[in-house]
Amino acid sequence: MSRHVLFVHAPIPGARFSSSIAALSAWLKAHGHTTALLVVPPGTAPDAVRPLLRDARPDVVAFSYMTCRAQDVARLVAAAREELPHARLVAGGAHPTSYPRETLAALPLDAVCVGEGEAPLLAFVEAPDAPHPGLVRRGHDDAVTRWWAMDVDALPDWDRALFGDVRNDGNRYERAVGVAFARGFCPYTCTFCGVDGYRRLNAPPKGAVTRLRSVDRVLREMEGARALFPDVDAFASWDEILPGSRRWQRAFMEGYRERIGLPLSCHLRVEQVTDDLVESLVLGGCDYVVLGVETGDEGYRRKFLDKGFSNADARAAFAKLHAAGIATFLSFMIGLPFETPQMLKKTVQLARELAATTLSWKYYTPERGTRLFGLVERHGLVIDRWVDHPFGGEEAMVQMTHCTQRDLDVATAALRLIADAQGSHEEGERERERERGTFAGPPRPELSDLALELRA
Ligand code: B12
Ligand code: SF4
Repeated sequence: MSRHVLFVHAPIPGARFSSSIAALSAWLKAHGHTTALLVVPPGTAPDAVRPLLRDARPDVVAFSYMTCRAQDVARLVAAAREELPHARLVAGGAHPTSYPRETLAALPLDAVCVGEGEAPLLAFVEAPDAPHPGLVRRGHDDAVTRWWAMDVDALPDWDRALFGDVRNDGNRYERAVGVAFARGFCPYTCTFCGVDGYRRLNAPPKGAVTRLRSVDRVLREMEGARALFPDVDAFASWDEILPGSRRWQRAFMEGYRERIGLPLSCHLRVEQVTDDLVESLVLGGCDYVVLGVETGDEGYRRKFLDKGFSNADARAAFAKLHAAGIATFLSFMIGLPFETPQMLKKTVQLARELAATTLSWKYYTPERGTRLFGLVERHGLVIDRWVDHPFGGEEAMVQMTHCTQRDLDVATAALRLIADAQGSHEEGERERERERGTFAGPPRPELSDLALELRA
């Protein structure tokens, strides 16, 4: 029997498209169910949402969210429970995956999904009384287990049509149309990164860390997205780090040039930037990469962040990319635990040397579940209000022990001067791209703001 499932999308500003919802909607439709999307922009009062919840008349309401939206979603779940007493409510995504039991205890949900959600959600829609890996149901003694999609080529294309516009605001990577090249986790193990924490929590079985899709399957999805949105002007790999063997990457770039031929962007690790990879990127038309160098102190980077590359490696990587005409987005963290004025000087110096197209620096955010958070906790450096903060602060987000806020302000001012001198301000990136019209050819129209709407 076909069921109607309403997805609730309550993102941060500018995040129009959710790959999580698009993946699940496609899967449900492929199995004979219907779906709708309720878009709830930040700041919407739950009362404004109530009539739309009633209009949707769903059998199941599915909430997908990250920790940064947990408070708002809690209010929406409460509103849905009141307005739709007969519907079944389920939540999944990064936050419920990290805190399944807490989420079920705090919110009037019928179930929570842990990890990948296609099969668990389908089971919840079709047979809610039966247990399923990945589902933790209210009133049952379900263990917290996970389901993994092992045949990744068999997953349907993301349901982009459900969203209407699939571009997000932000840098060129975020504005491009995202496609996942793989399922799984970045294979690196940076101590500060939520992805590493998330992987440890999810304990993927052997073979599930990176499940690479075939080149043809990824390209077919891109062709489908272009057919749906003829004005698509760029794609991005929505993987934490460009996955794949050299051979896969080369085959993909060759196919991408022939079958797609649009600008492409991705995230890379400095260690990945070899002559061979740069040649492949140029071949495919990849003209924008995002790289995290984090700090100019290579000893600290290796010892405390588990990023083993040297400053010389970073200089070589940026030089290679720039020589090939590939624009770079470089990100640093300041306000790192135990940071010293000398470390800050090294960061400023390296920022100057790397001369990225766009220079970005943010205060380090302590993320629960990461190894660096464990260190911060053990040393009593946690500042509660900054833990897992989605947007970061304009001040140190952990207690500083070896430098002052004044030292951090001085470093920030120096970084700003470099960005000014090199014309590489993050905020200015979009403006300059629009003026120059380099990324998308002609200047692109401003994206519309998110509006409260029910999309069928
Ligand atoms: C691509 C990506 C993005 C994209 C958007 C992705 C999206 N879904 O909207 C962009 C670049 C815009 C982005 C932005 C942000 N991101 Co992000 N992102 C990722 C990344 C690298 C991959 C996510 C992805 O596309 N996966 C592919 C899809 C198909 O899988 P999925 O999202 O995991 O969804 C599956 C399951 O979670 C589950 N599921 C999800 N929802 C639901 C709902 C139900 C009902 C059910 C049953 C199941 C279910 O089923 C899905 C299909 O199997 C992850 C890292 C990771 N490995 O997950 C970080 C990650 C999700 N992002 C993260 C963060 C912090 C952010 C930002 C807050 C960053 C910022 N400060 O701006 C914003 C928030 C955007 C928002 N939604 O409001 C964190 C979330 C941590 C947390 N506990 O919340 C992650 C885990 C990385 C990390 N640990 O640091 N992100
Ligand atoms: S390489 Fe990037 S995504 Fe991977 S663990 Fe490190 S910071 Fe996280």
